[in-house]
Amino acid sequence: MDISRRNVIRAGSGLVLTGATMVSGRAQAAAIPEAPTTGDATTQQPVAPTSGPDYQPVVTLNGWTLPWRMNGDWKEFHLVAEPVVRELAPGMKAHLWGYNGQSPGPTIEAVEGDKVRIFVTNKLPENTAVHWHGQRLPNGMDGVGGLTQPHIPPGRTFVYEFQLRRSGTFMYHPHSDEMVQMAMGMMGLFIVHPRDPAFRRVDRDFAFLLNAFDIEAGSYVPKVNTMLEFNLWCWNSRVFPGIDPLVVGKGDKVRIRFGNLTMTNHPVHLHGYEFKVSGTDGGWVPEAAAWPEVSVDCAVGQMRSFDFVADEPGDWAIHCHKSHHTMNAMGHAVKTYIGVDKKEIAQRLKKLVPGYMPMGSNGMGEMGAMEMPLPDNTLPMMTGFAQFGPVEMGGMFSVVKVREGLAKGDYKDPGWFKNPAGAVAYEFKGQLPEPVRSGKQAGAKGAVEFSAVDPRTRPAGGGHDQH
Ligand SMILES: [Cu+2]
Repeated sequence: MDISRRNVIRAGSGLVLTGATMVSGRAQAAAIPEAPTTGDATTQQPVAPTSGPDYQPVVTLNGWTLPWRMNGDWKEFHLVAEPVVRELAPGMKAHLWGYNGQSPGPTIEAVEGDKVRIFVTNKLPENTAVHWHGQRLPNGMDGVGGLTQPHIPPGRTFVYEFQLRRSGTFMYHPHSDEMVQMAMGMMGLFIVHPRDPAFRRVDRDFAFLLNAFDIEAGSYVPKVNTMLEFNLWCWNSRVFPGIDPLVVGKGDKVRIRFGNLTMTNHPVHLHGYEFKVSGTDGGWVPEAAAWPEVSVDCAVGQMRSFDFVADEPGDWAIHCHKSHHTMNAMGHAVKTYIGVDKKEIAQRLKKLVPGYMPMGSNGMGEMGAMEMPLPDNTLPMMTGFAQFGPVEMGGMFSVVKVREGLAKGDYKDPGWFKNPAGAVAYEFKGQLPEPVRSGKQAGAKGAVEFSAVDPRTRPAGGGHDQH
């Protein structure tokens, strides 16, 4: 009863708007749909379609889907390019540029064949333009400022209209001062669902963009001229432990889609499963040709989607396999001290540099458990605790949580995985044998000697060791 009443209201307002469109033939300023906005960085529930063909909506990690309205047979969206404050993880906020209150902007979702009308209002202090990466569209709708349209000046609204000619994984980003605007966080996902609801359908569909910032410890605004030495490697402008888990039911067909708008490639690795690469921004990989992987590299400006059946319960890590990308802000100038006893030098340095702290004689893992005093608005380099201790990660890292008996559409964090008894790696409590050494040292208990010859002391002309 309630539902049908709402349908009547929707149909009613649709009729009014259809009339307005018929009069003008073009959308008028008075008819601009409202631009919803959010200040929330948590993953929002996916938005199921209320009209048109059915589809499984995507879950935008730490993001949301942009509401739309129907205007005749046009699906209308309204993006507002504007400065935003984005929490990268609890404890750190960044002053970025984005759309509708967030970076990345909200995900646009529609269906193959839909006619979309996207209003873009520029509330930035400089020109912008929006490029619809991967879409087939009329050249004048491609959003390259200066080339296919005039730039959108501050305070003005432009309208993009095109029909979605193919389904798949796409994105949008500025093509106007784009180095600065993307370094400031301007980007969003554009998912086009197949017209046939059964085509390559999955039960859970996750999407995120790989992006990176260079924000100095204690500051808020990214350095926009950085080319390679970024210090915050993000999924949807979040870093671990700020990236929400990907919650799936045991046995679900799962799709994970991502696009890369950083300045380097990212091999995204999923633990516990092999998956099939099912699509790129160029289209679907035919099922017979979909190749198996456990990591899939994504070059700059590319998008990838992969599918798997979640038949192994657990807390499975998913992360970029470049180990520097699973770290938060770190000083690359920090020297490697593994194997060095710094006790004495640390004493001397402390006299010169108050508060000096020696780092990592035994690796850097110890830092994951350290509660070091940090400047305001800075994240520890590696952080995040799970049921067995510090995870010693940051950056592009999250967890696929596969659980039995989840209701359809339940994306709540189920907590840590309860391992069956006897199924967790355990400590060996027996006696360790002495290692057997090779060669003539075998008898000399544990005393391995390494020798090196200083080439400068070799006799002239002697290319080889003289024995
Ligand atoms: Cu990476």
